[in-house]
Amino acid sequence: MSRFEEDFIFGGATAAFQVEGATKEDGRGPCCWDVHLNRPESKFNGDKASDFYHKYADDLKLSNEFGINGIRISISWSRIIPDGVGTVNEKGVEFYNNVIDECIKNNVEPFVTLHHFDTPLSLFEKGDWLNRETIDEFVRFAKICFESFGDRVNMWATFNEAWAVAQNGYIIGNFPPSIKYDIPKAVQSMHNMMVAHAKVVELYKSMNLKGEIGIVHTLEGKYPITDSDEDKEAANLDYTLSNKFMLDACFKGRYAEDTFETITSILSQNNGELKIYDGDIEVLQAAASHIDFLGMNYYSSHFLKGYKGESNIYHNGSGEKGTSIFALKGIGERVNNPEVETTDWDWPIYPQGLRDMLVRIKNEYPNYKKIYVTENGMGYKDDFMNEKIDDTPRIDYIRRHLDAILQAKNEGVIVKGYFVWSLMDVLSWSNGYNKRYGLFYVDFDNQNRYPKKSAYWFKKVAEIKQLIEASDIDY
Ligand code: BGP
Repeated sequence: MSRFEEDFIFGGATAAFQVEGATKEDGRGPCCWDVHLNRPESKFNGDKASDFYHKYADDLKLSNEFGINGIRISISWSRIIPDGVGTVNEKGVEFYNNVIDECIKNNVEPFVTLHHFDTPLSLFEKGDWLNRETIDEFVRFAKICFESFGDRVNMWATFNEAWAVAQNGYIIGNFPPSIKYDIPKAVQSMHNMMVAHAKVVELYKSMNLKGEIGIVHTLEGKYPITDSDEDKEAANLDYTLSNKFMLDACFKGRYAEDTFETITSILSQNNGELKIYDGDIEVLQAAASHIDFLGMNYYSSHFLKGYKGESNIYHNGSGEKGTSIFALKGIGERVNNPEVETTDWDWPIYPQGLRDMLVRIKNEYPNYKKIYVTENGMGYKDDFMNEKIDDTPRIDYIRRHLDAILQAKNEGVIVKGYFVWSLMDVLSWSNGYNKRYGLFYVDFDNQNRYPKKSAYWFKKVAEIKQLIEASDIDY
């Protein structure tokens, strides 16, 4: 197969906090990121972001003009329930009603995520996903969203990237609450999020709405840098912690024996243990047979080397190539593979990893129903020249990843759509505004949009359902 089907989704992805701005407008309450990015040491914040709150109609019109037939949006919990637990803010409901109606008007299918990193501040301060109360409040928030928007939204995702929440918040420390090297907290919060996910899937199914519900995971390939046993073990440990633990929860409805053993051993080396509460496994089991799709975010794979030292991580948040360090006690060290190029933020560019991961899901979780690649794209320092942006490296990146999807489809994997991260340039959580991903360039001074060369290329691909080179586009 060298073509995508007629109903394949060629989408663009966004997330509430990264695009909306208007953080204090119309009764929105604060989320954890408002505080995190307004600390004195922070160099940027989300107060304006891409001003989607006011410009959504323009962005959806542009999407339509550029052949984009799907958009990922997320609902800001603290816009709907300002303090996370109390009264509903009707203005917040009205905003998302308007956005969803505008999507439909422009023939852009909304894929709506309930949690994209932005826990309301009050719940975050009480422990975020380490506090089991957050689960109950999340279920209540989900119910309000299903009741308010479920008549028009066909595609729901519970969480975006529980691994990123856990890894970045508790291991790398570049997300709130900025804790480093605490693997036990990361694992416990992932488990609690999986329980919350499962409860929301069960709630949705009990409401007999017409749509589908899934979850979005970030899945990273983990490859040993050599054939040595130590390096293979490091790759397996990183894979289990980052990918397998939560895939098992969502698609097996339990932690498989080898997964559980590996996680328990990682935890014991880090003086921790996982607490599984009564009823957790039952709800995971129920949801595993009801989940409609897997959303897979894929940017990169890692190459692993055995590592016996203390944890040592440096996050490259500035785009200064070659500055990243990632060595995690009890897991391994992510090292440079000289044969694989990287972005300026040191993310290896490895489309083969996307093909491998898709095939692995099909083989290891045969009950998966279908996959959407819900994020993929390249952080790049775009040049803005006479209102034009020639982002050929981004086009090459996207083309190679779409080709990896075609390869996986040829091997029988069911992939129904692909969303470029991001639709327009957005705030990058721990990198700010110079790490651009969009199909549409945003001038953050005046919020004007300018379609990049990649937008024209993507439009053509969506139209002919076939891959072409960047040089096939006049720009
Ligand atoms: C994913 C998130 C997105 C987005 C993307 C790019 O983890 O779901 O919200 O930010 O990664 O990451 P970054 O902005 O760190 O480059």
